[in-house]
Amino acid sequence: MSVAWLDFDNDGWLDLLVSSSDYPDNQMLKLYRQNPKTHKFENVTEFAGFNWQNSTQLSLADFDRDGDIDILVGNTHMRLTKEQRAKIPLATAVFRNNVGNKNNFVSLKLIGAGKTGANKAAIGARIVLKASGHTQMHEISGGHGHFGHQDDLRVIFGLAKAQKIDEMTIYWHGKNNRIERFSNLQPNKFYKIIEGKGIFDANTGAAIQKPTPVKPQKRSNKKPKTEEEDFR
Ligand SMILES: [Ca+2]
Ligand SMILES: [Ca+2]
Repeated sequence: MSVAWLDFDNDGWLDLLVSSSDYPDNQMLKLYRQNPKTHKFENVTEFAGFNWQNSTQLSLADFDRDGDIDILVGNTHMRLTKEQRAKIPLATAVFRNNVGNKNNFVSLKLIGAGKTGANKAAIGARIVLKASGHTQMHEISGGHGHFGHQDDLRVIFGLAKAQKIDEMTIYWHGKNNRIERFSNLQPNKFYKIIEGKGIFDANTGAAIQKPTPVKPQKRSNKKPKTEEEDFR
């Protein structure tokens, strides 16, 4: 069984994808949308058009580079009888997202400084983003789960109808543990962020903004006062 958090509709709230392998109860790939008002999860599998049995080996990426997360999935025969295997051939599928890019987004590729900072792939870096009074966080991961779940290292944040990103802070993980902040960024862009150098348009290479270094705050055992403090 694998699960993945993704904001498939780019409304700024994470949704849940459940891939249930081939345990014997007709398991299907399922998608649950987080209601942005109640924060309850609603089964939207039928709406998403999933008809995928014995799913496993999830991987998330914006395969068609249109600003929303698409889903790569395989399936498994591990617990099936010979007759069942004949009915469900082994296969791989890509489900293209036709919903997410109706909302605003930002797509980010982080590059660490290497020897003088974070690793080049920026594994372990944490991004905290604020737009329209809503704070989101994403941590770049080098893979997890016993099926070797690895997503694209490029990160997409859904921004709903926000017209700008008020503030974005990168907590680089590595030598110096730099903290860098950017502000007033445009949505619906593909950005590249190079540690110590700044943020660039990933398509044209144009420099957008230099980073503002932020001093790390002393950690305490007190209960976090703000949403952002809670993410640190
Ligand atoms: Ca969502
Ligand atoms: Ca896409």
